[in-house]
Amino acid sequence: MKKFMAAAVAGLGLALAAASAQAQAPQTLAQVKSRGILNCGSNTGLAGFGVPDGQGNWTGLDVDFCRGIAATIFNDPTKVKFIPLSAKDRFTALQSGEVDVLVRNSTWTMSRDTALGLQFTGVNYYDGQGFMIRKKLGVNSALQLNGASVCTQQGTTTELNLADFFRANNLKYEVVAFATSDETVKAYDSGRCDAFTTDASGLYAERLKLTAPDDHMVLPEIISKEPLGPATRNNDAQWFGLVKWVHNAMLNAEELGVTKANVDEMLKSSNPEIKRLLGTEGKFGESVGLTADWAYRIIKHVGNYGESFEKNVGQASLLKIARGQNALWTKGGLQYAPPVR
Ligand SMILES: N[C@@H](CCC(=O)N[C@@H](CS)C(=O)NCC(=O)O)C(=O)O
Repeated sequence: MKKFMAAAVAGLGLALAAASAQAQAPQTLAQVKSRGILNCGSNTGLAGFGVPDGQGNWTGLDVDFCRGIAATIFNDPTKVKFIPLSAKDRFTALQSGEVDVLVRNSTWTMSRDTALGLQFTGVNYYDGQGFMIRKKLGVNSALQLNGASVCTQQGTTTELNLADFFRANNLKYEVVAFATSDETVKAYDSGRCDAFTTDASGLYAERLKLTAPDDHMVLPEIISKEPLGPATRNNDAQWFGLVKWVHNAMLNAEELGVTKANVDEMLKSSNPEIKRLLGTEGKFGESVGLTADWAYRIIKHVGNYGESFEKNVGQASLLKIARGQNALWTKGGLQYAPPVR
């Protein structure tokens, strides 16, 4: 009898393991492949990160990331459908399967990473929250904003940090919150609020939309940590790994000096790290359902992280943001990718 019980318990254990393996069964990559296109959850329009032009051509750091995913799967960076999502709707769209991946200046926080059935795959932009004001307001620190009205967007960490900052510093404020960034910026531009707050990168981007950008200034305080990154559902380890390694490939390529322009030449490199990255040695892509040249495809079509950064938000863009914390760890920044090994 005891033996029978033990066998039954062991059997149950196996069944549970099989059920959970089934729940964990990779399916996103298979779905994306059979659909022939990646559904990428994007911003509705944030310069430098994700924005469509009049012809529907999307550009930005987050957009490049999705193009990198499409490049590694299809060897074609154009196989992406960008689905614009407001701050409020973005996580539901990922949970429901409307998008395969969310790459939309979203801050990696504990609750988003643990309580929503989602997980963040990395940080493609280290940011922090700041304030913009009219120069004529005559203040030069956020600590002088007692009694100010502040325009911000609903469904963001911005809203929460704003409350923390004013409470922690015993300052009064009036929050004026909107569902979309357009409404928020328009309200600030028309004088409905004394200040506008969002991620510092967003301040650079949204400033371009103001009637007279030079009449405004950004205050020196950065009041939060905003690690922005891609997220996937947490029921597909293969897909999670694939998305995570797109970022790591772009960072490792930059670190190893592999660029869009020289990647073909680099196929002949005898450097073992470059060989493993580009798949001339080993088959590292296989474990996430990809080919040996998985990283070559990303660099060939999209470029390395530094190239994407400079083009979209850096010196070659309108935003002119310095690398700062987003420099590679070898250059004093925080961007660090585990090795291909
Ligand atoms: N990083 C913050 C803020 C992200 C956010 O949604 N920022 C606004 C202001 S820059 C935005 O991108 N809005 C565009 C939109 O709603 O389409 C978060 O994850 O909550």
